[in-house]
Amino acid sequence: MFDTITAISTASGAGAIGILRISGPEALSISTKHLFQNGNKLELHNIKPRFAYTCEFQDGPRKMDQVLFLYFAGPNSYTGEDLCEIHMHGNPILLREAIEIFIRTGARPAKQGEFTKRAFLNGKLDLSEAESVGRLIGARSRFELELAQKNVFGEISRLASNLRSQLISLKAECEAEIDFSTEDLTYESFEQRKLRILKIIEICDSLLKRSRQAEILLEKSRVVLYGEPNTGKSSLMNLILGKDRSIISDIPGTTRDYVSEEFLLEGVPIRLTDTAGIRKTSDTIEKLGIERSEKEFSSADVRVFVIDVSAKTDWKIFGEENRSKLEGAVVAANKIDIADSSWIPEKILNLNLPGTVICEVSCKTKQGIENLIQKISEKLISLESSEDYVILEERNRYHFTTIVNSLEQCIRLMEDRAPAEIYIKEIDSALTEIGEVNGRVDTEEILGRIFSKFCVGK
Ligand SMILES: Nc1nc2c(ncn2[C@@H]2O[C@H](COP(=O)(O)OP(=O)(O)OP(=O)(O)O)[C@@H](O)[C@H]2O)c(=O)[nH]1
Ligand SMILES: [Mg+2]
Repeated sequence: MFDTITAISTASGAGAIGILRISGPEALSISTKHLFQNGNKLELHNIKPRFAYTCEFQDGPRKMDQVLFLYFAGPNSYTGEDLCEIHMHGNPILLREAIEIFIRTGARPAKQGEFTKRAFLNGKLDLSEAESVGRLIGARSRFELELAQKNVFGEISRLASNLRSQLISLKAECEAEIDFSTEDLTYESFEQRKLRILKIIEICDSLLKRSRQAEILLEKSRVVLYGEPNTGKSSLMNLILGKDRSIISDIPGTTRDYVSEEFLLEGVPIRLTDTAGIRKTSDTIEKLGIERSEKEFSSADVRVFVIDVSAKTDWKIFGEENRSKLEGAVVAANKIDIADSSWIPEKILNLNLPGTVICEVSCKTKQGIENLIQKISEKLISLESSEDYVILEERNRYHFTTIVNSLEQCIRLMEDRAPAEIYIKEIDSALTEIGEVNGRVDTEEILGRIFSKFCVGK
């Protein structure tokens, strides 16, 4: 039997509304002790589940707030047990006081993720779904949010159940062979069985691969501004960031080392880097800075090549010298406000650089900046928006990897003509692992680790 837990479920800080939750056998009796309507205590037996009651929240005779009260009778609640929600005004001091009152009346402060843990223990969610609730709440980008949403709605759980039934039927075939091997039964051929196992391995492998790719993309994407001295890289850096981060001057070679700043570009977390202008120099410090800048640029996720179109330049020669760096980059054609009379975007477009996008901009007049940001974020999204990505929490990555290992071992044993009694053990261990994906985990230690990543109140 669980005890009764309580916590503030909304984010910390002031807000229009703040929600307290209280869950467990005493949830209703504890909360109603403090709820009044027109001076009369809210009567337990009069309360209908899933009705919204406006009432006064009181500490004894002291009126504290006008609140909205909701009661969800177990098992039809988030946690699967009796759960009450009190929607108060979102003042953090008021909410804290209300929690203290509940604690005084018999509830216990909830631990991190304890509401969701109870939901899992009461069979309301499986473990993969419960974990993805944590991921959904903490998602730092739209990309991560979309991946978490897939899992909240059971993507991993469905896949695991499907694999589980495949493994069970495979096991049944093998058992039949063990039980009736002396009789003259027809079994699926050795090769067919192998193919079935290989198919399962392939599904797990592809899942692991898709999740590795997603992991890489969940890291902050790196956008790097690159180009010759004085082209306006630092000016662009400051404009995109909306603050003065880099020093700007008309002296070529102002930025001597790269400068980075993390922020959200149209909802995607990125690290934007301004680099040292590239030129031949005998200054050893500047040389070092240029080397570091080259490295940053070559490993960037999105490369922005800044050019100065006010300078008289033979763009054909420029294109030949910089072809590999221009390919696939966003070219920011800067200083369009004072462009050289011979400049036209075709000078770059005609170089036929695959995947290269050109944006005419002016850091002085801000012309084209919005469009440039748009083009950068399109590049980021094209990196990110493949339907196929999936998030596997570390725990599930481990389970799927172990399944692959067991099934590969199973095939090796089959090829060595081991009897079914022997290789069936590998199928068994794969079955145990797949069971754990959806949550046949009951050791407190593992559950504690999973739910401690949550916030209190969820
Ligand atoms: N007219 C005009 N001037 C600009 C524009 N963008 C930058 N500048 C000027 O060009 C000069 C160089 O700008 P920076 O942003 O420092 O150039 P940078 O590429 O960072 O230069 P380094 O750090 O030396 O590599 C400054 O005097 C800026 O005011 C623009 O769009 N139009
Ligand atoms: Mg600079």
